Amino acid sequence: MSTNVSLSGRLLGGAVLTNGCSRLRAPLRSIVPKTTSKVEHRSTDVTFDLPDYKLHKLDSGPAQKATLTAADALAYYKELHICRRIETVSANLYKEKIIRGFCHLYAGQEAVVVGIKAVQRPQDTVTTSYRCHTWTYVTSGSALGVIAELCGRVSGCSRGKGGSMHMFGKNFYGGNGIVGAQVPLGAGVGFAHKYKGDGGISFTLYGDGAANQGQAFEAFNMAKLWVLPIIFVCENNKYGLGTSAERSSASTEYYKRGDYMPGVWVDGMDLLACREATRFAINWITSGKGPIVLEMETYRYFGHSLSDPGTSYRTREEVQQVRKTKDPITMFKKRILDSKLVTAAQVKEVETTVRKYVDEQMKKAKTDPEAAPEEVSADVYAGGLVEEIRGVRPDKPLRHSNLAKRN
Ligand SMILES: Cc1ncc(C[n+]2csc(CCOP(=O)(O)OP(=O)(O)O)c2C)c(N)n1
Ligand SMILES: [Mg+2]
Repeated sequence: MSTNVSLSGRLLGGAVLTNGCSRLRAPLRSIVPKTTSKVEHRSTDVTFDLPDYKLHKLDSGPAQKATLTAADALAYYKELHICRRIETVSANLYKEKIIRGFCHLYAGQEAVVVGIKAVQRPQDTVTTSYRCHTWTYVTSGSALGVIAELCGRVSGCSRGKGGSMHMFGKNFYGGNGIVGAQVPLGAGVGFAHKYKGDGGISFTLYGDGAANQGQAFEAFNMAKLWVLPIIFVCENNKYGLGTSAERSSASTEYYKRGDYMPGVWVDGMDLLACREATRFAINWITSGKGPIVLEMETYRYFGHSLSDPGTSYRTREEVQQVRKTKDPITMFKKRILDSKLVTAAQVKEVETTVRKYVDEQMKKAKTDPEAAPEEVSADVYAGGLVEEIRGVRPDKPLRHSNLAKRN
């Protein structure tokens, strides 16, 4: 028993978001509109059985059971939906040619981001690939920051200058376009945590394709050698561009790829399994045992980017089958409804509220202005580090300023 009706009511209204096992971030408190219905859900927690993990160099793994409060259930459900809706809206804006260039969508993989975020601490950091929209949202709490960035507008998190692949925020080190390059970057951030003694963990995410890169193994080596606080998360979504994991990888057991580092395979379509595996990894690191690999097996619904129909290297039936049987949002919804943790009316209300919220953010993103041309030399460095930066001509430096909001 941990959730009482009045606390849950406040949670739904968006006030307090901490319970024994998870701390959710500010956006649910302030930005996402409040839900209004009378609180009717169960006042007790429900415990769920989780899918098995596979372990590498570990005697025991993450919890096989997860307890969920009604308030957390609705909060997670809301986050899952916002993440999905941001990508749906982005796909539409791309079709309308309002979003141009690359646009890599995360739909299908939401359990990973929401599951990890549920147990991250404020001092933790995240570094990921170009498939970064939802990570930007969960770390910043602003759907507008993401959608406006995609539209090239000044209200974007990089003031419209970065686009789909170059999103950043507080404790969020991108948004990196070069496959695998984020792995050593995340290792460097892990080194900084240790050097500064701030207690943070660097969550370093990469794909099944990136997992084959030499620089990943160099980063693993240093992380293990120097006992750096890093959770390497391989998001195995089964494909790297147009190539399946089986075709590109001599071993698809990505959780074992750290060799001397322990690893856990996790059902990445199961939010609670992702949450418990992350909790396990955090405890592993904070007890001084060094870095760890989590392979989260998941699936991407759209093509590699929106210019890829995504059906020449896999069948439409395969995608439909995953959507039908393994969708992370549908599975989570079924779990919280079947257990009577929440009511159908509450779930419906979350869905309606989220749709309205994201659609409003999209409308704003479409009408906001673009950044002025002078801004080309702004925000190259953070924190007012320099006043001038070199332009095309070394004798004519450009003025440097910091304009981007960093929440
Ligand atoms: C160094 C480098 N090589 C190739 C590319 C082209 N490229 C972009 S994404 C991609 C596939 C990466 O797949 P994966 O790591 O599984 O990530 P996912 O796209 O599935 O999230 C490739 C080969 C690149 N951007 N950088
Ligand atoms: Mg992949």
